[in-house]
Amino acid sequence: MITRGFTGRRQPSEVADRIPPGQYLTEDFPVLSAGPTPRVRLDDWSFTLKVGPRKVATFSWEEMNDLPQSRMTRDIHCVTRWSKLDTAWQGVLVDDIVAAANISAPTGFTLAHSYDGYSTNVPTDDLVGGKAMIALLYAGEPITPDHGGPARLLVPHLYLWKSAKWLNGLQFTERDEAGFWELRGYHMRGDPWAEQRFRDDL
Ligand SMILES: Nc1nc2c(c(=O)[nH]1)N[C@H]1C(S)=C(S)[C@@H](COP(=O)(O)O)O[C@H]1N2
Ligand SMILES: [Mo]
Repeated sequence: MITRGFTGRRQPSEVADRIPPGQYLTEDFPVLSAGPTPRVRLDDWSFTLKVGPRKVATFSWEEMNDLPQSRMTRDIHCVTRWSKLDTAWQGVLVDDIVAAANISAPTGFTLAHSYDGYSTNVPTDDLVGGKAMIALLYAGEPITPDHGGPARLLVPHLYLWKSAKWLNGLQFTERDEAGFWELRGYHMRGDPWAEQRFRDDL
C-alpha cells in the first residue's frame, strides 16, 4: 500500500503555481502579533468608518453581523515566508460596509485601525471590488482571539500584515499614510507576487 504522502487532493505543479516567489507552503496557521492579544467583549466592540478625521458611520457587533455576508476561500501569504492555501473566511465585504454607510470609497488610500493600536495602509483599490472583507468567521467558526477575533481585515492578495487583526475601523485618507510596519520599513502596498516586502522593493 502506498498512500502516505499522496493524498490525491492537489497536484504538486498546481500547488507550486500558487506559491509566490520566496514563500514555502505550510499546513498550520502560525500566529504573528506585534504585542499581546487584546480581549474585546462583543458588547463593547464597535467599528468606525472615517473619511479623514470625520466619522461617517459606526457599527455595533450586532449591526455588523446584520450586514450582508460573503464567503472567500483564498491562499494567504506572510512576509515571514509562509503561505497557506484555501483558507475559508466569511464576513462583510469592504464594498458592503461602505454601501451601508451610504458613501462610495472617497479617496485612493485607506488606513486600517485595530484594538491593539496597530494600523496598516492599503490602496483603496485593493479593498473594493470584492477583493477584501471584514472577516467574522474562519473555517465556519468565530475567529479565535490570536488570529484577530472578533473581526479582522482580510486582504488575501497582499502580504498578511495588511490584514489587520482586531479591526475596529477603516479610515479613508487623501495621502498614502504609513501604518505600523510600513513606518518600520515595510512596503506601502505589499504584493507577494512582486515580492514587495520592504519600502524600496519595486
Ligand atoms: N492588529 C494587528 N493586526 C495584525 C498584526 C498585529 O500585530 N496586530 N500582525 C500582522 C502580521 S505581521 C501578520 S503576518 C498577520 C498574522 O496573522 P495571523 O496571526 O492570523 O497569522 O497579522 C497581521 N495583522
Ligand atoms: Mo507578518
